[in-house]
Amino acid sequence: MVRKPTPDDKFSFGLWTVGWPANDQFGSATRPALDPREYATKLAELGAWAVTFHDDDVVPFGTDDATRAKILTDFKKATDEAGIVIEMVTTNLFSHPVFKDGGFTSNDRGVRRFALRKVLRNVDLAAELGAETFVMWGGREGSEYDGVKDTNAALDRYAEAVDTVAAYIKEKGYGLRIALEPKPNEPRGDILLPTIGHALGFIAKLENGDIVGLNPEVGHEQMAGLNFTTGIGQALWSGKLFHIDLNGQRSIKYDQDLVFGHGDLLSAFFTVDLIENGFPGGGPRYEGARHFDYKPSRTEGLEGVWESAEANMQTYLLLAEKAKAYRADPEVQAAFEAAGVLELSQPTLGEGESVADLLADRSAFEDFDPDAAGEREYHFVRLNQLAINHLIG
Ligand code: GLT
Ligand code: MN
Ligand code: MN
Repeated sequence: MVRKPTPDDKFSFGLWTVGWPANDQFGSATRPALDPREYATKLAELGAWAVTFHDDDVVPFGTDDATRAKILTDFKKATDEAGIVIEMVTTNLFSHPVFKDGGFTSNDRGVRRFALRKVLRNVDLAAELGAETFVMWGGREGSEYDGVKDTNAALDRYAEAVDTVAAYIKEKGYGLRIALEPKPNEPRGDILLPTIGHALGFIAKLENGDIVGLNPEVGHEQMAGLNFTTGIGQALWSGKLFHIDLNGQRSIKYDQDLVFGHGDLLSAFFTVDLIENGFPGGGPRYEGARHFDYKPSRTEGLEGVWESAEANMQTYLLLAEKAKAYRADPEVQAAFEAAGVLELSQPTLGEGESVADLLADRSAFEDFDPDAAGEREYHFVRLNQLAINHLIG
């Protein structure tokens, strides 16, 4: 049996996850929607550290200012009483018909200005509630047809919006960082910033990119057939892994948002191994929330909602335990050695060595025996099997 999670585990849930009443494109809701305060309280009871939400998850779109203020005061009171933190806030720029062609990159300038105002207002709220991360998932930023969107202009407008929000955060002195969330498609046919790599390239072009990083989601990279662990590895290497969305996805298909580990379990093991134990040779570490962005399946009632919330945390804790044992295992360490995993940390050039020095080094080329080096066995399969043994043995 796995131990009960505690706030030190830094588990966090979007209110829209457990709060999804399971209405999908083909059918209506299968369970009731509770008051947002109830979800926060129950998650705290289960051992979660934090909750996150979209503006509209707590305050319905179009609510008047006085009612909004009251709802937010009551919500903050409930989270304080439950002892649960609000670590991240995000903006809904996708549900209302006004955003059907996107928010920041809608072809309609009036919509873009409205979207920016909605986000800036939400930034003020995020700062007031003490959140550290401000996620931007551009689910509607894209199109179904290549001819309808000027990609150059769309990326200019996207950058303009993110830079404007980042500049506002700095000007106000808020302790917030922006985390962009890539996704290849759904709900749009194609979404701008479809993968971690596209988003990193985008951030590098921003004026205020120093406070802009990523919130990669397991399933979103896997929908594109990409390796999530390697992807967050590059985000970490770039100093840009600001937040994370953990969930499960079974291969390239619609966004399943399964419980973490209920998709590709081996990949989940290596994700947890990276988060908990870091790169084998050292380097940047992820210290942020272990944030779950999943959907309790439509077959579940309210009991199933809480069972699935617990399942995310249980799977994570089990994998963390196994990943610790894997790293500590002397047999694994020997296999690391045989596989040369740690050799990769050694710079290819010697300290202070120039290209001229390399060119003059006969042992590197003229006297190097590629055939002998080609005979080296790396025993990667043995190492991978040891991971499997720890995982299911
Ligand atoms: C939406 C999406 C998620 C994003 C959320 C943040 S909303 O449910 O599917 O991946 O993380 O806007
Ligand atoms: Mn998803
Ligand atoms: Mn997500």
